Amino acid sequence: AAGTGTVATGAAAAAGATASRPPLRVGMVGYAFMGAAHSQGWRTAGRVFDLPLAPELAAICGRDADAVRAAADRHGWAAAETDWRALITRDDVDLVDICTPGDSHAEIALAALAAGKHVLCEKPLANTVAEAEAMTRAAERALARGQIAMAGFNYRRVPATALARRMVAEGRLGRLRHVRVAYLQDWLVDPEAPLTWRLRREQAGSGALGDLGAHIVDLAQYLTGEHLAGVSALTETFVRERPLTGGAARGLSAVSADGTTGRVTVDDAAVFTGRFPSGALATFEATRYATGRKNALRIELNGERGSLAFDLERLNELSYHDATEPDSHNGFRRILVTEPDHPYLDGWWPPGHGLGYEHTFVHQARDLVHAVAAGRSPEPSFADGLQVQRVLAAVEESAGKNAVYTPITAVP
Ligand code: SOE
Repeated sequence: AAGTGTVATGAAAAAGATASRPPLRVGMVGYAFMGAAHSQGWRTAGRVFDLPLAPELAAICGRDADAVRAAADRHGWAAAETDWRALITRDDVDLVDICTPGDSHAEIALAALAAGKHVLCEKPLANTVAEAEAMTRAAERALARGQIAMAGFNYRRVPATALARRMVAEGRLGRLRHVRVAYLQDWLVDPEAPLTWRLRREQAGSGALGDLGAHIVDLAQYLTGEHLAGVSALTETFVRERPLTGGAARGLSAVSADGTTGRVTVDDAAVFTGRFPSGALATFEATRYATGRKNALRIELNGERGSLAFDLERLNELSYHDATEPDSHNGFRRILVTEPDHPYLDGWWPPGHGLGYEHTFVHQARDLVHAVAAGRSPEPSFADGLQVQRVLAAVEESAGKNAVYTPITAVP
């Protein structure tokens, strides 16, 4: 159960606030991996980019008082809370950033919007389509009051993926025929890896599908500018029982007869095909069992006029083939995406010096600050998150029928 009250910390709050810019005071729920990544984004965005508002790290929230205080000190938050309801009603918080497991996204987001706050919510937007629909409706009502709600799909903010989107929109690939996407990790290969919340349906919603598949569905739709019309899917859970060891598994699991293992209730991998309204065919693969692949998010787009390829493990590069050039001396060329006129690169280092994973969260914070200042709906909006949720649900429905083609209802 959540505790109560504010925990004092000695940390400084400001992350680039100046007298000339009004602040955007952030309150964040969650302080683990995503909490650390988002903290980095909020701390840095106002120092690298000229923003209309100065992000301030006002308060961070988590249930364990000692751990959240330590996280506040480490990441530079001014205060710490142990109850998210106290956080979202604080007068010194303008925006609530939700970095918790999916089972609490809807409740926190709805309450924060009702309390008059802007909201950023990590992907996947929710654990069910119904929750995502309620969040989207609330976000649309809140937008009319000037409140902004954004879904956190950070891989749109790799300069190379943003450049790919620009090139597709410019027509450099012509009519698209193939969209090939995979998100490959290997941290579950060991059958003795513990049963954490990510392997429990009631907390995570789904497994590799919602965690990794959500990213590649969003990216495929972002890059093409189209929504998938339907999917045909298979999912699998390769290891069905895992040890309940360590704090991560505490109290989360249906304990088996000998009390030392619990049941995995999500997919370990999802493989699906899809169709875009333009006629392009797509293939998707999301797995935590691709031995040797740590965080390989790979995309290839093939169009009539050319192709683009990207791999997150080489994130400063984009491969481009221009099929309009003569074959004799043609081939894929490597674009080093570090030029000042490439997306997001205006604030960073000289050409060739490169960015990494953490910078995507800085760019996310930058874009959200601009949306808040302008009072306009950000990209991706909650409606975009709902669209991805519908695709995930269609994948599960199709997989349940052994790859029967499942159409996706359009978001009205
Ligand atoms: C899973 O391992 C994970 O941490 C995802 O939850 C993130 O969304 C992804 O960006 C990196 O991998």
